[in-house]
Amino acid sequence: MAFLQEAPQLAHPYRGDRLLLALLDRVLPAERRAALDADLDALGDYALMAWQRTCTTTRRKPVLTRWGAWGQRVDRIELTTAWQEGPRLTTAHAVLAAGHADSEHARLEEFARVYLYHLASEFYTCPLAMTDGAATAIKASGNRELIARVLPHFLSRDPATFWLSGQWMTETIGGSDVGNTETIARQDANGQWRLYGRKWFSSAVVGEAALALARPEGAGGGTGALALFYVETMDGERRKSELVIDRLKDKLGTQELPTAEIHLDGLPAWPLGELAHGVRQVAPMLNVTRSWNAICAVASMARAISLARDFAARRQAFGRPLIEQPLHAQTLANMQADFEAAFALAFEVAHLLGRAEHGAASAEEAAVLRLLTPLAKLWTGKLAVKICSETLECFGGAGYIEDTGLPQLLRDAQVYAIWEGTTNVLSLDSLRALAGDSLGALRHAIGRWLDGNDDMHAASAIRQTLDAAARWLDQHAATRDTLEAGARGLAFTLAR
Ligand code: MFK
Ligand code: FAD
Repeated sequence: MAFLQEAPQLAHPYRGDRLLLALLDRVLPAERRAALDADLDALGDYALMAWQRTCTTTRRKPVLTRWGAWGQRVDRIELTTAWQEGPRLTTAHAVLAAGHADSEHARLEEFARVYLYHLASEFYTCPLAMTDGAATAIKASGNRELIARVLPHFLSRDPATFWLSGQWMTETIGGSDVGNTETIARQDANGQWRLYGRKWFSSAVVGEAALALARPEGAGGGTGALALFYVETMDGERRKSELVIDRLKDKLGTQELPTAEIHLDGLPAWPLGELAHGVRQVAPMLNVTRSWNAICAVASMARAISLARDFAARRQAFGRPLIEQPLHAQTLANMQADFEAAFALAFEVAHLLGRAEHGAASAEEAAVLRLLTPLAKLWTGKLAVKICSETLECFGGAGYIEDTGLPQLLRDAQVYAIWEGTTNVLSLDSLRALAGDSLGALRHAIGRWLDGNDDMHAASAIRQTLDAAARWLDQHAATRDTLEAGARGLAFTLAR
């Protein structure tokens, strides 16, 4: 019988994750820490089961049926198994509700759940992130009627009452430059607003609600004239006829996620607040979904490295296990170092977000959060692709073969850098943050951390880098094109 290679085994995603355990032990008060175990154990168990399922069943994509047998429009979408399990599982373990609990630790406790669940969810985390973001933006709007109507659904712990929300921003004319939005909001004679237009990417098309950018009829051009609307998509069991699903996108990755092109043909809508400055109003949502993106990117890295490390102990080459080959061990160590840094950055954002939302953050911490959010998103998005790509190579040819479950890691990772603001757009957003005193706040925060650090050489190098960044910003403050051309380099330097 010819040689048979043992398959890689996944360690328990929670109990086997030294970094997550250490972070939670360090940051959370003992009672909260102990209370978290049951949910995290269960989500870790689910993730382990889902990985085994991935390796033993053929992957499926959602299927859109547009027309019924008798010619009626149905726009029905059949979802994959993980998606069908999503509402029950996530409400049972309070994934979203945890993030809105009354504690400065709420976000950390939520994102620990997200980190464990993400890979198993088949990107059900995408609409969860948007629902979380919508809840946050609606809270920030102060619109009491909407808060009372929607939050009990978005944050429900009961699958029967749980609603998902979409985020309808991107149009054919632009996804980064949403100031070009063509969707029009028109008011009926009876005062009801209705949306007319086309949204080019809608990833929660099966959701019950969405936040949508639209231009009130007669308002001027540009970003400032856009308004932010809340919409509901269902009429009882049926999708509203004013929402038409044109098709599902055929995508490189995230294939279980039903991302649709849609038309709005008079869909009833309610403004969150004033009928202008919609991007300003949606910004709390963007910052939350970008934080999710960073955590999910880190989760992809964790999965990839965990498999690569396990395999290195099982695979022999040139007379010893790969893990004993110095160069392979060094390759894995470099991946691990990058991952640990990304993990620290993403979870620092989660920690600060929770503190800021509960009035526990100083002004300095709030400024640091504003800067670290785009930095964490853009840095982890790129790094996830690099680490997943390196992981495939760690498996040699097997890493390129579909039914190992490995190629999907790389295909899926590519999305982190594109949606929710591309790397360049987020680099420019970090300039927006730096226009305030974010860099000063970051220097203070890091300075305090470096004061307690024994590695004088590293501390001095970091201080010099921050000083150089501040000098560069000062020098080019008046030359916008130079600032923008250098924004990605600066963002990468600061993130690193
Ligand atoms: C599984 C992982 C979970 C992730 C799920 C993801 C699901 C995927 C769903 C999507 O991809 S949804 C679509 C996401 N689209 C984007 O993220 C849009 C990307 N483009 C940008 O972010 C642009 O920078 C932006 C549209 C905001 C720029 O537009 P403009 O026309 O240059 O806006 P401007 O005038 O600079 O900003 C308008 C206001 O918003 C300003 O405030 P004021 O009105 O008070 O002056 C800005 O300060 C404010 N603003 C912009 N970005 C902000 C922000 N405020 C706080 N935080 C931010 N990030
Ligand atoms: P463009 O904006 O045309 O960007 C093209 C390139 O130009 C990018 O490299 C970008 O970095 C660069 N660029 C643009 N402006 C600048 C600048 N000023 N300086 C330097 N470089 C610049 N959107 C939604 O609204 N809702 C969803 O649910 C949703 N789901 C998605 C799901 C998937 C799987 C994907 C892939 C996308 C989804 N999107 C969604 C859309 C996504 O947010 C956009 O694709 C993204 O914001 C980029 O917009 P765009 O595609 O129009 O590219």
